[in-house]
Amino acid sequence: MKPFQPVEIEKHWGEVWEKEKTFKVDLKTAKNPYYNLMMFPYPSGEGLHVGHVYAFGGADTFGHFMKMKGHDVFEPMGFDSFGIHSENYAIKVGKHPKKLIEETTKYFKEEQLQKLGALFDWDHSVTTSDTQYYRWTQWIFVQLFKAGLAVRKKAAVDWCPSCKTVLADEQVVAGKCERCGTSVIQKELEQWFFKITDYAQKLLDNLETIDWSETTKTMQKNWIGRSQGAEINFPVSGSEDYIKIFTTRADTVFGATFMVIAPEHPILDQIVSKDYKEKVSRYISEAKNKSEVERTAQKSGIFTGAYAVNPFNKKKIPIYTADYVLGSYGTGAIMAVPAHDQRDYEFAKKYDLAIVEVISGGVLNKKAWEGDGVLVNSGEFNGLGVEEAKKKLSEYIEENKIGSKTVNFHLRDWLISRQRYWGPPIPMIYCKNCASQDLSWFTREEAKGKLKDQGKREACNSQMSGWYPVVESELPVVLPELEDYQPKGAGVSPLSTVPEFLSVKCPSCGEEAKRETDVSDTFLDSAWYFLRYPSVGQDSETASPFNQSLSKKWLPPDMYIGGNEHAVLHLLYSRFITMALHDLGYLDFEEPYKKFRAHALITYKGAKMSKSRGNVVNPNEYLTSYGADTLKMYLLFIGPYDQGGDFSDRAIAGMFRFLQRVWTLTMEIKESSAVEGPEIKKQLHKLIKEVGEDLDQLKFNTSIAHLMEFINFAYKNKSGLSLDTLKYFVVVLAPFAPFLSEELWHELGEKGSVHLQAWPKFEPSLVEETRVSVVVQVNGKYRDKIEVEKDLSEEEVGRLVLDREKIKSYTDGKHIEKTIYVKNRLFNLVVS
Ligand code: ANZ
Ligand code: ZN
Repeated sequence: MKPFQPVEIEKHWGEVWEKEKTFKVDLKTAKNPYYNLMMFPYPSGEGLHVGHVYAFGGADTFGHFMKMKGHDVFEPMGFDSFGIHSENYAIKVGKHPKKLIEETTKYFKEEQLQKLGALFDWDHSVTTSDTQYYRWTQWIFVQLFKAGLAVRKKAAVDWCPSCKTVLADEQVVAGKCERCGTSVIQKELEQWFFKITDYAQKLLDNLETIDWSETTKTMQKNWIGRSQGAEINFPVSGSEDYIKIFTTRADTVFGATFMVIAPEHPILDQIVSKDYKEKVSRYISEAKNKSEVERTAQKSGIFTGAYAVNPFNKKKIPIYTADYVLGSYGTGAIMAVPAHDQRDYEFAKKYDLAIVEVISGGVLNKKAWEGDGVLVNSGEFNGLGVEEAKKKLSEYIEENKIGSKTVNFHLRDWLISRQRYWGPPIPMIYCKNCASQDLSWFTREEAKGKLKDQGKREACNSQMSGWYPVVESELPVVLPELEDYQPKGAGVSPLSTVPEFLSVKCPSCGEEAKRETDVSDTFLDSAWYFLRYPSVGQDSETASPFNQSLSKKWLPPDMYIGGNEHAVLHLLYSRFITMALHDLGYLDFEEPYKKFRAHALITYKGAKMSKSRGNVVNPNEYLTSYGADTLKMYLLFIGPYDQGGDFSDRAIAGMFRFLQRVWTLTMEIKESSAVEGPEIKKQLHKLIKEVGEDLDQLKFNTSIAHLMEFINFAYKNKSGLSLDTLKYFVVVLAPFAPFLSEELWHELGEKGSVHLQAWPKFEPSLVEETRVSVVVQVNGKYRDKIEVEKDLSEEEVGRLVLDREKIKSYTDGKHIEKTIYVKNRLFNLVVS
């Protein structure tokens, strides 16, 4: 008998499919488009990880299935090759990132990804560090700038002193740099931001319109953090000034016994009394060097010497400044209600401040009462419940002009600037000459908002600030190849050391100007790659990165599968970019991912695989011993796709043995002339139904279990296993084991590719369950479960039940008063 040699088989069919373009979809003429998207990898130096094989393997199995169901499946793959990950690795191994990326992408593609038997369309691939790609990343920046969505502002940003760059929120984990573990500090820098906050409400509202899991939606919601409340003005005692606070608990205002303002609050300087100036300024300079996480974790503060008046009970209350109030949220000031806010409570205990209960229900000697209750010590509002009081007090505040109702979002604008080398240069030019011009043709106020004429407004935006976008026809701004590309230090980018790069003529006045030397955040590269795939290679026809007819036909993707770790920022950023491009008229949809499903992680020895733990499983050795089919099926069999599981050597051998059995069985049956038996026919139709239903929901592990059950059954019933039945099995196996199934298909005498077969239909009458399991209870308690013929009468089931040894032990010597039967499900005995 011919032996099963997976590696040879895989090599052979890989070449045949490539040559015959078996998986190729003509994007222009395809009739039934289905865009199956998965998150593209960053081409790390280590090569593909088994986690990738798991992620892509599952997504691609689904793609194969959709193809067999009659869709023209477009399944592109690319590389997220710009960014700090690649750059840090390049620095570590001492190789230029450009060179490194050339090598790693080639290796990923040719040695690994192309060996998986996936539907990947390499003619529509993107590599984000290619000029053909980042030309358009820069183009997007320019469009956002023109629309007023890319702005420059000074902001306190998280800074990693070791990586020497600003960090995105996601790159800061518990106050430390995610890449190198150094404590992050805060720095004031002028940076480019995308105004994602303009879209906060839409990012929230649109969640209702898309098919994502509730967990992912909740993560987005929490990140956006909509918070409804009120702003209240507290007069500063003995002055004309007011401090505006933001609260979500207007109901507790009578319990505000002190105020806290952020150390960077602009009013601080005005109100600090003379004797306190020195201490306060020392405190502030310390606060500035801490990260947000550190600031909120420890409650330290200092009295300013000033007092405010609680506008409701007219009591004089001290004003503190403290770390835990953030300058960047709300109004940067709070009314502190120690009785009902734990942070305020701890602060009050530490500095011996009054704690006044205003919501009944708690005991306040150990901690704040943050729960529900009715108002006390609150004058005319006493007796109201919390929710009602919030409403009444907010109304009172508005009517008496003490403040107003407001909504705040925790979402911050997207910090785009990176003082690093390995990214797309931000395509902007700064002209000092223009910046100093007197704008006599209109006032700044007019310029800012009132100008209707889009063109004039753009020109004005630039003239006011001196910043101009690079003319679109001159894109890309090519990243120069630098020998010394290492990070330089606070606010200094490697590109600023290159005079030829820096020097440029102003696009408006023609004087000597300077290029922006920061590059953009790598999250921008990956925020739009999926929009680009269908249009790859179409640039001659288009003034945007999107070919109109192809985009209309293929976008947005029908399915997006990726890791949970990207369920917040990557998804949020691409949603924002898509919305902005929609509003600018470049796309006709607002939401990028109609359907998103997260897969889980494969662990090893119970822990997340990571280099530092030394428990990363390299797929190569398995690819060359067992082959891709076994490795992929094994990974998908470990557990539910959204729960993952633990990798094990022994279990992968088990999957290999299963495929070997399929092989052996085929070789035996191939020669036989058995006719199909009725029982095996039933099993086959059940298999088709169950696998089809499971694949629709990405339930790969249970699908594979069904395949195994069928093969077990077939072994035992070989006499009824016909050639045709086995062919059907091979077709159902195809999405999971593309290589083996193709080989078997041909062994069974078929021509053409198994992957061009339609997904088989099952006969409904054959898959109806004929046996059901009935739960047996005695006096309402679960005691047993029995399998019986479907639709048996109560009498017949009763006889079977009473025959069971287990049940006898409960009924012996007892009187059966009555029985209750819920057909096909439950049998209850009432005994006494
Ligand atoms: C009084 C109060 C009483 C509060 C109470 C809470 C409980 P979210 O839900 O996150 O919006 N706060 C407001 N601005 C802040 C800032 N810049 N830094 C730190 N804390 C700030 O939280 C809103 C609540 O967080 C606000 O409501 C305010 O404290 C605090 F029993 O006001 B609250
Ligand atoms: Zn100029």
